Amino acid sequence: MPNLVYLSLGSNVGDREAQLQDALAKLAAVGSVVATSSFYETEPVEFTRQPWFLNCAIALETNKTPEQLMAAILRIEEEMGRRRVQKKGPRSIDIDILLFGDTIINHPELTIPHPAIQQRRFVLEPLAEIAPELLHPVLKKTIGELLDSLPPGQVVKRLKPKPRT
Ligand code: PH2
Ligand code: MG
Ligand code: MG
Repeated sequence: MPNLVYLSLGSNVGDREAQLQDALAKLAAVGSVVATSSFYETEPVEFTRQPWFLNCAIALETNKTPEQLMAAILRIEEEMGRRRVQKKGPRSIDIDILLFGDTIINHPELTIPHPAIQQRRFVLEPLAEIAPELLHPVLKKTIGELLDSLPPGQVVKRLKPKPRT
């Protein structure tokens, strides 16, 4: 049985839209992309002195284990020329595992659910577009509820309608 996984994608260096599209095409080889959010123009948070991002969220059905999926993601990021220079800094592509079914993993190399989902409007808005009723298996709140309880701030603008998948 495949697992339903939710990923966050982000880019703030180079042709951001082309890089998100390229990553989506590469992820289609890792499983089936069953939902894709719109693209969002988002203010950088946490490390703020960097260009604005383009972010989106996807749902992926995959037979891979979390560790295999992580390895596939790292390979895609590397193929796409990601250079790890500054932690949380500018990147051509970043692909983060948000949720992996109801799986909970607490390992230094891999934490699932992603520990910052509930603080990040750039994650919650795209994710709520495709899965508002999805239940966070640790916080026991839906994505819509988490979005509603975010404090104001963090500019996130929906850029364009959903790309076809
Ligand atoms: N990613 C970060 C840190 N800050 N800000 C926005 N708007 N979008 C991101 O994808 C992002 C960020 C670390 O991965
Ligand atoms: Mg990230
Ligand atoms: Mg990452």
